Amino acid sequence: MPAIFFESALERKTGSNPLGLKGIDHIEFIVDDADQWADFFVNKYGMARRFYADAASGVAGRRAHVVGQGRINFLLAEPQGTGPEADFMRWHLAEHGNGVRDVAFRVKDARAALAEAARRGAKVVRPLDEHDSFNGGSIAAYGDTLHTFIERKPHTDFAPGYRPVPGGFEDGDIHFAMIDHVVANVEHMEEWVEFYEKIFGFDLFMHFDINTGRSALMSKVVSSTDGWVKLPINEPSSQNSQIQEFLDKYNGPGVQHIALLTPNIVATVAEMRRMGQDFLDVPESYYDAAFDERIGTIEEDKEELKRLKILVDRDHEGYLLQLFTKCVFARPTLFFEVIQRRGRALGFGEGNFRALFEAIEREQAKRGAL
Ligand code: TYF
Ligand code: FE
Repeated sequence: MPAIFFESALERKTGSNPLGLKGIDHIEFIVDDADQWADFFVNKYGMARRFYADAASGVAGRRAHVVGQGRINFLLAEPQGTGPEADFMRWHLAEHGNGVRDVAFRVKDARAALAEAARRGAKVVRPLDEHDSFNGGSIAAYGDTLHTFIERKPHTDFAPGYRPVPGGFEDGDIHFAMIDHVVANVEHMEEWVEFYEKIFGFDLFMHFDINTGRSALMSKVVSSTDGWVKLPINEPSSQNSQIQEFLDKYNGPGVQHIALLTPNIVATVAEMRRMGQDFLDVPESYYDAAFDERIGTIEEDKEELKRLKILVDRDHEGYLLQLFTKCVFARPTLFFEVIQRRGRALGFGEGNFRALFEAIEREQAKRGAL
């Protein structure tokens, strides 16, 4: 039986909000085919088309769709034509494959956020871009990932040159409200924990040390003091760990998974499966007597959870339900998590780590990585 160790600790909140963060504004993906990936999120993740941009609408070098649901916005951009932006995006695609370039935050004041981040030691990679109803600027994070700070007047377009797509609303059975957390895979976890503490004023929220017996990783979660932005940071602690496999295939640090918060995981997962989204497989044995005992009474029908292979974890003051998609892009890099929190559940599914990491290792073994 593989051993699995983890420690977690809820640390005392000491941070502040020096950059005036309000939350995650959007996530930008650089992809090989913006139309295809917009269709993917519309069909399989219940998102609506919200905005569109290309050279004709006033944004040089790209074709881009913004799709989303609730507070979630995914910007899917594909290089087009010539020029520095298109060249950079082609380079990013060749280097990383499809992946996340930017985890963008909404802020009160983009000029102030950028100046304060720079004062605290961040590297500004895109200076302030100022418009009537939009200001933005970016700093460098792990690998080639950016954090853009966006200040936008309410009820205005996504960004200059982005045209609203009429009739874009979601009325299906897939329900997503916001991004719960965004996970980074890096080489040196501590360096990036310090980055978020120093630049963003984030607090260390939890830490995990996980060893399945076959491979190992470490994870620390940093979060904004208000708790709305949660960024787990993983580091490989064995050569064959899933984190090392990501670093090898992505050619460096980057976003590993994005957890999407749903108010109804049963309906959401049933419909995502019907639309063809694959999830990591959980063995039947996960739902044995020990599961019943560990989870106790919950609002969901346990037979339905078993049929849909949804994982459940008891937490300090509630419980959470979660499951993980298989890697979505051609390279085994990025995946999504679907998560529902009941009560004041604050964890990340620690009780599921054994089942989860064994499932991930089965996928790695299929790829010949173990
Ligand atoms: O975000 C988390 O911490 C959980 C568990 O490679 C997890 O979703 C941690 C590491 C990982 C995959 C999932
Ligand atoms: Fe997660």
